[in-house]
Amino acid sequence: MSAIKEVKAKFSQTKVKEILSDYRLAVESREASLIGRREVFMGKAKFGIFGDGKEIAQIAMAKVFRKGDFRAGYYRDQTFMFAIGQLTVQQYFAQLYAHTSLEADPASAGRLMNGHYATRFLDQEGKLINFTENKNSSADISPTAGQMPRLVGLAYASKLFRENSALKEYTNLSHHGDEIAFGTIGNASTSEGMFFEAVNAAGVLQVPMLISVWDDDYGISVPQEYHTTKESISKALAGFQRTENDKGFEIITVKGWDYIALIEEYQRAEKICREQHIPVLFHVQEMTQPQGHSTSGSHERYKSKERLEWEAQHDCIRRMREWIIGDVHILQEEVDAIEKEAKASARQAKDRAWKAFTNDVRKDQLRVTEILEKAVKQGERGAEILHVKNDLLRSINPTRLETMKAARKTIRLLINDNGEVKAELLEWLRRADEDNLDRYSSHLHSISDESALKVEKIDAVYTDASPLVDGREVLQACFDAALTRDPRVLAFGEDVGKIGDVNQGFAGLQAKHGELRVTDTGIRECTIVGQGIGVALRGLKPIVEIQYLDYFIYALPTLSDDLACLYYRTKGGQKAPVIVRTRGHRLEGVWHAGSQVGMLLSALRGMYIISPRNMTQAAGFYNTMLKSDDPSVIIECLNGYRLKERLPDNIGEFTVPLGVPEILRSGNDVTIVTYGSMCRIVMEAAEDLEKSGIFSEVIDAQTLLPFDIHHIILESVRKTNRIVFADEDVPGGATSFMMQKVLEEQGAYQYMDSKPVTITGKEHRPAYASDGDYFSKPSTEDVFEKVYALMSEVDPIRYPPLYPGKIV
Ligand SMILES: Cc1ncc(C[n+]2csc(CCOP(=O)(O)OP(=O)(O)O)c2C)c(N)n1
Ligand SMILES: [Mg+2]
Repeated sequence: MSAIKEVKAKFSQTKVKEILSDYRLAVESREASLIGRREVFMGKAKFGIFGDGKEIAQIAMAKVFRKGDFRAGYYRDQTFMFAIGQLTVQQYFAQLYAHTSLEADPASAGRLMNGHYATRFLDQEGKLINFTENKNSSADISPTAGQMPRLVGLAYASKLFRENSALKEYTNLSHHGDEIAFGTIGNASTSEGMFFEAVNAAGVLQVPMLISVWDDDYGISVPQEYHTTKESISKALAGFQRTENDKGFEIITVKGWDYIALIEEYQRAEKICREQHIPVLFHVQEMTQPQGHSTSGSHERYKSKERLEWEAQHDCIRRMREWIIGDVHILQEEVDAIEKEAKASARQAKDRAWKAFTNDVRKDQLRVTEILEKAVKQGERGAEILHVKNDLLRSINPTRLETMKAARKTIRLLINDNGEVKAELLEWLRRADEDNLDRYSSHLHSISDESALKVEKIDAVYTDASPLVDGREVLQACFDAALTRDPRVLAFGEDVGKIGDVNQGFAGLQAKHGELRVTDTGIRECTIVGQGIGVALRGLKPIVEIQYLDYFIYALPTLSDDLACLYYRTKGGQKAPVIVRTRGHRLEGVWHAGSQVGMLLSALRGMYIISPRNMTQAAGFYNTMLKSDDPSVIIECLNGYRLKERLPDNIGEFTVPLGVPEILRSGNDVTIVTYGSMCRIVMEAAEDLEKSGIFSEVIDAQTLLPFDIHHIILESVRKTNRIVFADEDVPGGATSFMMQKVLEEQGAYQYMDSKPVTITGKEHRPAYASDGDYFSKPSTEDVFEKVYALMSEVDPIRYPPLYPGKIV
């Protein structure tokens, strides 16, 4: 009690303790930011972005963040992460240094730049932890507002757990859906479409989503007037405020330096959100940025003197200090002592992190130096090797690349050496390659027991009684079985609910399984995918639908930046096994006939990309993916829903393995690799070719990622010595990908007797109607003529040119 001037004390001892402890944390976090910036300027880290100026609000928010809750936030949230006990200051610095150890940086093992927070959702075996006993943060990404689509799903899961009684048994995932999904976002980032999509979706869905906007009036150098209507996101969104008659949001505004108001208002927000599942927009104004945006430039360039002065006056820590001394009546000396201790603590944590980081990196440096010393002594090229060694030792802040460079340069110098020292160096390099592969390139796909590649193959079973049905009915039976089998499975998307999707794959399934399992959504591709990511992170198994492949472009940022790289960026710490269902390839007309598979291949590494030729294959892939914990895209053939297929007797069980092409037709003259809707076109062409004496081997690649893992195509090329890749993508799209895989990776170039050929769609979007399709996409005639021309070049006597003088 000594420090408090007893006469005026208006807070209980416990409260005072809490206030001082909060203040201490704010100061320590601020100090971490200040030190962090210095570390970057000293060359000890590459880039720094810090949470200074946002400390107090984050401490207040942390008070209402309970076990079981989830966060989807951004790079300013260090104080919050410290406050919930999910980040130590040492770990914070480890990430700044890019320490590639999970122990040092559990969020990303050094893969992400600093300020990207995440907790671990998976144990060593890749199984989900008990979320209800943990404070959970989904993994941050850099694209502004990129966290918002995922936030919708994290909140939506609470609704599902609360309202779907079949999920009650999953007590490790949720406690009656009482969990709040906390989002944070910068003021300027609220200009992004994703923010508006997410806010609208949450208002419609009425889910427990509490979005805090950290408003410091700037987005890097650009002030509020350029970003937001009325220069205030809470004013701009006032129409979302719920009223007596209309559901909507609760909108709250507080000043970022007002400790008491922040605490009270967060408590109010929490109650509404947690108990009633009402989304809350929590607009924290008058925040500051004491050090500017990041280490890439100073804010003195764009903030006026007056603004800088205003920021200094409104600094939340300064204001809290004044309040503690003035209103809580703590002696200045005691506050000083707290500050001193907090700052020392941050410094010590930094020192520990640096030591651990450099020790780790230096281990390799020392080992290589040792080997190089031996090589110098050995004589041959000694002087040059000495030079390499000295260069290596000169580095002040060690990096792995310097050691690696020195080793690789030395290998060149030892080209004619076959001695022991070289063997030692080679052995070190071999191990370093392995280690670096693990450090920088592992965990692109699941390595758990549930990896899609480990799902056991179960053949489709047919009997005489197996009926011939429309393709869409095959899917419907598959989805029905999946929904019946596992209460965690759910499907949603535009028109998926009431009518059971535009092609009726889910027809009648909402009526049978309920609205929570098969659900319509608004037209909002980005947040449909985000909704999938969020619910999958929380342990459910969503099939989310993007109505046409053409509309993937709207969802692509979230698919690419968030879903595809989630497992990689957390080094196996989080997974979201979302199945993204879509339909593509040819139908009629532009925007309903897209086949942009090359785009997916470039953007979605980390997901599996599956392009089945018919609905039975598609059903088998759905069954495979539902058993796995990898995310995937399944592209159904737009023109296949009404084609007749036999319904397997084990529609809910049979699986199709990924990465295993199927030989649809055998032949010795030429191998044609294709997938999806092109399979039928190519098969028709192959029949025509046979009439001209050309026997093609037609291979359905089935999945593009992974691609032909057993090199079945190579086997075929060894026999035919000729290869054609056919699809509906643009020239240089997915056919080029397949060509690289087969010619370079599989080594088929050695067996080629003719140049490889690609048959693709035109460079433009497919034109409308049957004629548009014919002249935009490869036709049977196109395939026939291209393959025929290939054979004609080989044997013009046997296959006289169809169009003499014309190069096809
Ligand atoms: C999609 C995207 N565009 C641009 C950027 C570059 N960028 C990083 S932070 C930032 C400003 C964000 O400002 P605000 O949302 O107010 O957050 P603050 O940094 O002020 O907390 C910009 C433009 C980005 N990361 N992502
Ligand atoms: Mg800002």
